Amino acid sequence: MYFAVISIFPEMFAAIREFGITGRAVAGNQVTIECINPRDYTTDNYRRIDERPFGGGPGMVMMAEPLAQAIEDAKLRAAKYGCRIDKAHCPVIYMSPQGQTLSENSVVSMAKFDGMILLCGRYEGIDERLLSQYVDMEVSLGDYVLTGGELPAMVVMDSVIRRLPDIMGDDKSAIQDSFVDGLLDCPHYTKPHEFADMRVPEVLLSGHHSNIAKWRFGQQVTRTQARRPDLWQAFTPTSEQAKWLKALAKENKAK
Ligand code: 4G3
Repeated sequence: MYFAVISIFPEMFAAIREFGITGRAVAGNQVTIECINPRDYTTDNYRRIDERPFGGGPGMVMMAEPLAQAIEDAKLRAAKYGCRIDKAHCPVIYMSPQGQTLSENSVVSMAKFDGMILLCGRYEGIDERLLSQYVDMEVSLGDYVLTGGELPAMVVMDSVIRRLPDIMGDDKSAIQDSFVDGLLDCPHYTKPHEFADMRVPEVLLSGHHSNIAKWRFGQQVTRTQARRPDLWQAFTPTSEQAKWLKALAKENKAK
């Protein structure tokens, strides 16, 4: 998969390019991350990318022209990497608090793109005409404001990369974690058997795989009910999960 990031702080992306599972995906060429600095597309001596807003007010606005050139270049580069250059296969995505909130479902659909061009704003935002001309999707991480779109762009890339086929390697937990089935994750335990006077739940040491699966599901249910009633409301069990729910309800009555 191909990612172009439009950002005035390209060095920030070492965080995702050089470390962990995403770093390995880049080193193994399953993923390409290219940074394009809009400052390189300025034509004035000061390499200005921001200006004061028309109509007045505090702060600065990113100018359309250097960003337009940077996006055009990103599209050429994406095509060289084999991306189909249209919004269905390689969209231009603007990271902004005004966007649609990122979710595991949207991450799964974004993992089907050939690539994407992630536009990172700074200051008060970007000239609206650039956005209407070039932006295909606007994505937000949630209802809070950051000093730039770089961290959100890295969050999008990280969440998408871990959804690509054959990326997680040994870690099969990829497909067995929170949200995959609409519930929060179960608790995890490892060595030692006892820590701070707390023992590992007996069932996990039993080797009885169906009991373990049922117990973990019960933990997911209890946690989701307690912490995220909104997710519990929306949850629809598979037929196996429906059986477990009945069995667990019976056990709880017995207690
Ligand atoms: C556009 C995204 C970009 C307008 C970006 C600020 C938070 C998010 C920016 C603007 C961002 C988010 C850059 N902050 N919630 N800052 O995903 O006012």
